[in-house]
Amino acid sequence: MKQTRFEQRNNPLSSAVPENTEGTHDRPKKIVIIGNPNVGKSVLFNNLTNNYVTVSNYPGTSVEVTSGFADIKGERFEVIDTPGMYSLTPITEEERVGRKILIQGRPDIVLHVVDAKNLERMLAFTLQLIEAGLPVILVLNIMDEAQKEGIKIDFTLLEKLVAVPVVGTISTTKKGMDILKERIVGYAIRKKS
Ligand SMILES: Nc1nc2c(ncn2[C@@H]2O[C@H](COP(=O)(O)OP(=O)(O)OP(=O)(O)O)[C@@H](O)[C@H]2O)c(=O)[nH]1
Ligand SMILES: [Mg+2]
Repeated sequence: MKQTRFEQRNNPLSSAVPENTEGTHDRPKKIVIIGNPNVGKSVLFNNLTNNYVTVSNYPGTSVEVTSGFADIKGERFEVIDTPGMYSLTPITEEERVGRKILIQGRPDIVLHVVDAKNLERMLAFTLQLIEAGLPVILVLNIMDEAQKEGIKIDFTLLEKLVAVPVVGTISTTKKGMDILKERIVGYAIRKKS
């Protein structure tokens, strides 16, 4: 994967700071990928984005954040990969940055990536995000290992319970990516109306 390092002035994360939303209609919609450490966020990010990604420090911190662009069904999205975080109540500098990107950055879509093997433990964070009013799509990743462990997930029931779209993926083999892209576009269209 090509990684291009930009100077701060070219930092696309400038859109992660609060802004006046007037006159920004032409900007690509913003997708923020969040979740606990080691759940496959970065593999998912690489699956979604084209080759040109930017790695930069979040302004005023030593926390590296990666951003890039995804072209899905003719629409361009800005995608931001964040460091792992456990909740919206920050303890580490990484979590503080994650919270800022989520709350101040006004994402159009938040992909909450969780490990399907530990779904129950991870749902509390999903609910916290939904309660904060964030436009969440819940991504159950690492479905291959969950299936190996005999874990069965009722997606229809889960969607009813959390009332947001739920998609199962295996990031390492790109399984589920097409459905995830459809849900992203569907969510973006729904938000427009
Ligand atoms: N079996 C399996 N492994 C996966 C899957 N997705 C990611 N992984 C593996 O999980 C590990 C962590 O993946 P990353 O994408 O770095 O996870 P992350 O969430 O970005 O981790 P942090 O940036 O540390 O928070 C890697 O070894 C991946 O190859 C999956 O769907 N199935
Ligand atoms: Mg990562």
